Amino acid sequence: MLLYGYWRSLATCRVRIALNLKGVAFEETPIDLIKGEQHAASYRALNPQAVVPSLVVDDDAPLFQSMAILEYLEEKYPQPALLPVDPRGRARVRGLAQIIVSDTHPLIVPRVREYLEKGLGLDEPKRMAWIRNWMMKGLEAVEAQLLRDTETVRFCHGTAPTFADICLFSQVCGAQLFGFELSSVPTVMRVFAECIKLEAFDRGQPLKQPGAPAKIQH
Ligand SMILES: N[C@@H](CCC(=O)N[C@@H](CS)C(=O)NCC(=O)O)C(=O)O
Repeated sequence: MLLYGYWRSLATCRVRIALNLKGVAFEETPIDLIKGEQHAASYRALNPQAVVPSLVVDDDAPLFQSMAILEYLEEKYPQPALLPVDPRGRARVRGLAQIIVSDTHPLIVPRVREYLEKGLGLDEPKRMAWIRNWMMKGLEAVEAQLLRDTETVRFCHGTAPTFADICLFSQVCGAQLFGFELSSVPTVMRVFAECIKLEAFDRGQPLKQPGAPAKIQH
């Protein structure tokens, strides 16, 4: 399989970790989002939305949207399962994942930040305030949900990682890349610490990808 991604991309991070957890071999081709390579005609031909990730399987048209790719991998490679077996549990895991992928991450992606800067003329401190606000609101919503529910154990849902952990992990990595203080979400950080103990998560994190800086620069 061929994954088009970028070291810093949180959506790519989700797919990378799912592939690692499932033990599926893949190669990654970087699309430099800072240089704007996602807008090149050659990449748009693969992904008309001009975003990463895209996953090419069997030389077919690329799969797109990280959660659709996770669902595909879950169906194609059922073990280890990344969703619970019971419908309620599956709904809870997908709900936790969606707090991140539907209501948090889309507000801070490069094209939104670029519009804040070039479209609305917001200066850097205001743009950072925007990012911090939405990032923390999302993580705090996950925190409250995890704290409330008895299904939260070692991971977001029980004792094995699920889609919810993958999404939580990616968003915490993003918050750390921006240098945000995360003491207000201790349960999220406890789950993050459990995730990173697993090689599949550790190997998939942004700072371990080719092209990433040796350490976080703010
Ligand atoms: N909902 C999409 C998000 C895709 C997305 O926005 N990816 C970002 C990187 S994490 C991107 O390629 N952004 C390019 C841009 O905003 O110009 C998914 O989960 O795959």
